[in-house]
Amino acid sequence: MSLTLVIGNKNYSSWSMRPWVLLKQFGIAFEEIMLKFESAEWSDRIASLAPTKRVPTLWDGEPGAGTSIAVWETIAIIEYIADRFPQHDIWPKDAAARAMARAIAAEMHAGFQSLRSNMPMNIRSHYPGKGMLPGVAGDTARVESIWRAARERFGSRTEAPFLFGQFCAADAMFAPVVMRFATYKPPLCTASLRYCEVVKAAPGVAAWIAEARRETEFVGFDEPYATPAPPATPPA
Ligand SMILES: N[C@@H](CCC(=O)N[C@@H](CS)C(=O)NCC(=O)O)C(=O)O
Repeated sequence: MSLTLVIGNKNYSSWSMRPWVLLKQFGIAFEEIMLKFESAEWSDRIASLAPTKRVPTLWDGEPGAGTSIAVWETIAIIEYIADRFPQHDIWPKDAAARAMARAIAAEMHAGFQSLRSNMPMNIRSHYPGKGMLPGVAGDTARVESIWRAARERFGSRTEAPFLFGQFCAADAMFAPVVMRFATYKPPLCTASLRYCEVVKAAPGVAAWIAEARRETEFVGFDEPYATPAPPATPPA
C-alpha cells in the first residue's frame, strides 16, 4: 500500500511539517494532499480525509477508503512510520537515547502552549521581538535545556550534528520550533543557534521551507502580528 499525507499550508502548519520532513529526510515515498486553511477545498474534503478534521493525517492505502489505514495525531503518525519502516532509524538505536528522544517528542506534542500560541509558525515572515511573553521565555528556556541535554549526552558522541547524532523523529518534532525561532528571534545561546542552522539545512526541512516561502495565502488566525493592509481606495 502507498502512503499519502494530508497536510495544511506549509507556511503555517507546524503539525503537518513534522511527519512531512521526517518522511523526506528518510527518503520514504509518499503522496501529499494539501488542503489550504480557510479554503473551499478544505471545507469540501477535510471530513472525508481526516477523522479529527485536522491535519496531518496519514493514509496507508487509498485516502478516505474504509479499507485503508488512517492515522492521525502527529506522534501516532511518527510511530506508525517507525513500525512500517523498521529498516530506518526513525528513533535512535541506543535504548537510552531512544527513551529520551521519545520523551522529548511527547513533551513537544503535549506542551509548550505559550510558545505555540504566541509565536505561531509563519515561515515566510519576520517578527523579531514579537511574542516574547514570560511564559514563552520559560518554554524557550526549556527547549534550549532539552536540546543541550540531548546533544551533550548523545549527539556529541557522534560526528552527526542532530540531537541524537543522525536526524531522527525528535529533530522532526522540534523543526517547527526552529522555524518559530527564525521568525521571532528570541535570544538563544550559541549552541542552540548552531542546532537551528543544522535543522534548517537538512534536505527535508529545506525542501519544506522553500515551498512554504512560495505560498501567498494569508490566514488571519495565524497572523496576530500582521499589520492590516490599507484599503486600496480611501473609504467614501
Ligand atoms: N494534536 C494534533 C494537532 C493537529 C492540529 O491542530 N492541526 C491544525 C493545523 S497545524 C489544524 O488542523 N487546524 C485546523 C482546525 O483545527 O480546524 C496533532 O498532533 O496532529
